[in-house]
Amino acid sequence: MEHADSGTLSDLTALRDQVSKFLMRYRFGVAEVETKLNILREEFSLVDGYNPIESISVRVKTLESVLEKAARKGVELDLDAIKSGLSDIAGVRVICSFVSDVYRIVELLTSQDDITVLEVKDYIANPKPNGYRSLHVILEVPVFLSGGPEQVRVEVQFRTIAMDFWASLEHKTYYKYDTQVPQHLIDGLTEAADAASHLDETMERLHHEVRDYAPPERTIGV
Ligand code: 0O2
Repeated sequence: MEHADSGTLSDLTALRDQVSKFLMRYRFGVAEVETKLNILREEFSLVDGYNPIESISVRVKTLESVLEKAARKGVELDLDAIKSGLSDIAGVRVICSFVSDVYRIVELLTSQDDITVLEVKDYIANPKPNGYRSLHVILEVPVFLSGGPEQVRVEVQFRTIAMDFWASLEHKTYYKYDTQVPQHLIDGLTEAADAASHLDETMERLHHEVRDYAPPERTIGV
């Protein structure tokens, strides 16, 4: 076994510390966005007795996955280049019950003073050709470190339960077949995407009808 000299070891230790510090900022970024969403969620529940957010999940890409994506996108393998070249190192996924809730939460989050919106991809208004629907917002949120505030880029994906159901199955399918997906499964997924979209429309309509319904006043003792 070869022994690393002390110079190499200290270089490696410094690199490891640099990488953990780099990824740590993204963990703080997703925590900030998650807190903002939890505040909205709790306020809605308390004030309106209604919860527009079904679930929130967060993740920070592993170093391996960051390097793999950087290589795939032709981004230089240097932390500064990766920082500006990749937008989804930090990811938050918000699942809402209805499409109207998606737009409402997007508006309430992105209009906050400390949030800077860099890009919005509305795949709900304009679904991808395979039927993928979701609304993606790439934003920057400040995290307050000992050396001062730093802007951290976070990708927030908003979707309904039906969109999420479809996207997870589609993702699993492509992962399993490694892009060689049989045509009948592609057709099935297209059909399922239409069904999910139809379900969202129907649920939205029923939801509005139930919400706006005023029960007739009950008369007692007659
Ligand atoms: P993961 O593991 O979910 O993070 P990008 O490749 O992100 O730089 P792109 O493709 O323009 O550029 O970004 P887009 O369209 O906003 O998609 C980014 C993420 O959205 C993907 O991340 C997926 O999470 C999701 N997504 C986009 N299109 C599809 C789709 O057709 N099906 C499914 N299931 N998910 C989709 P990653 O990095 O691919 O994967």
